[in-house]
Amino acid sequence: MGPIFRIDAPSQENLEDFHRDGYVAIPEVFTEEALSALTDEVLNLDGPREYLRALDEEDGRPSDPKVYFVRPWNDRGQWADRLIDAPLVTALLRATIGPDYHFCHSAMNIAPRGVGRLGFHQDHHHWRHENPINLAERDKWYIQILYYPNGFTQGDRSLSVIPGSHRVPPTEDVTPERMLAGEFDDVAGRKLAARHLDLPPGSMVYLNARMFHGVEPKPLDSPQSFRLFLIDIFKEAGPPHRYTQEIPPEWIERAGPGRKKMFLRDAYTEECWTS
Ligand SMILES: O=C(O)CCC(=O)C(=O)O
Ligand SMILES: [Fe+2]
Repeated sequence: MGPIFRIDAPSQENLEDFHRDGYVAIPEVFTEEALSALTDEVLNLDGPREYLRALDEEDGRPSDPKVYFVRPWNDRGQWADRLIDAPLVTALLRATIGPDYHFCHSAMNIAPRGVGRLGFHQDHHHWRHENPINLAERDKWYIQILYYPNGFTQGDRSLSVIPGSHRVPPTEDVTPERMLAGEFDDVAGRKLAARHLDLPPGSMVYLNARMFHGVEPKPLDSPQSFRLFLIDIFKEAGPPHRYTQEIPPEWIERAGPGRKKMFLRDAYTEECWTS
């Protein structure tokens, strides 16, 4: 098994982009071997196989388009498992968060033609809660690593971002509409505007979850019959975020010290912020 990624560490420019914009896209970062093996592995899991068979029966144009979505995504084969601490991932996390971070959770989804838009949002869950625990965590890192094995083109289930929006504290009155109308340009220190990405197969996006982002609809006449999306999420060491998953016992059993440090933490429960 060769390496997953073509590079083992981010460039200085990658890190500058990330800090300035709140995200960095690294196109075609997977090796050819890893991209084809990982895609095969994921699409041959029981759930996706069943879903794709049904999609195929409708010629890739479902009458009732629904995203196939799994969270937490624990059914990971060997390539997906290696993603969690691939050298590039570890290097990015250490360069941004530092040495003390936890694996939060992961998810995977398959989006067929005809699925709608996901509006601009940010995913730093502590900002939406007023408990002392959440207030104390607000400025801590919450990082999403988005993987697009088959890529996307602009306007076709593409990721949209508002670069620089991570600098605006996401309080109640900060809505994407007001942000895009220029009301918070001063806070961000730049003009806040939407950018619609276009990424080839095998790309990743490393994203500060305070940055506002959204997803365009997948048109009925998209040349791509589905878009595959995987996400691993990491948080600065501390209390659970929303969705911080239970780690399967077998992951812990076979974990070395580096993984134990990421995995041995509390999972999210309904009461974890208030009790
Ligand atoms: O589907 C995507 O490209 C991104 C989805 C998203 O915003 C998220 O999972 O938080
Ligand atoms: Fe999101």
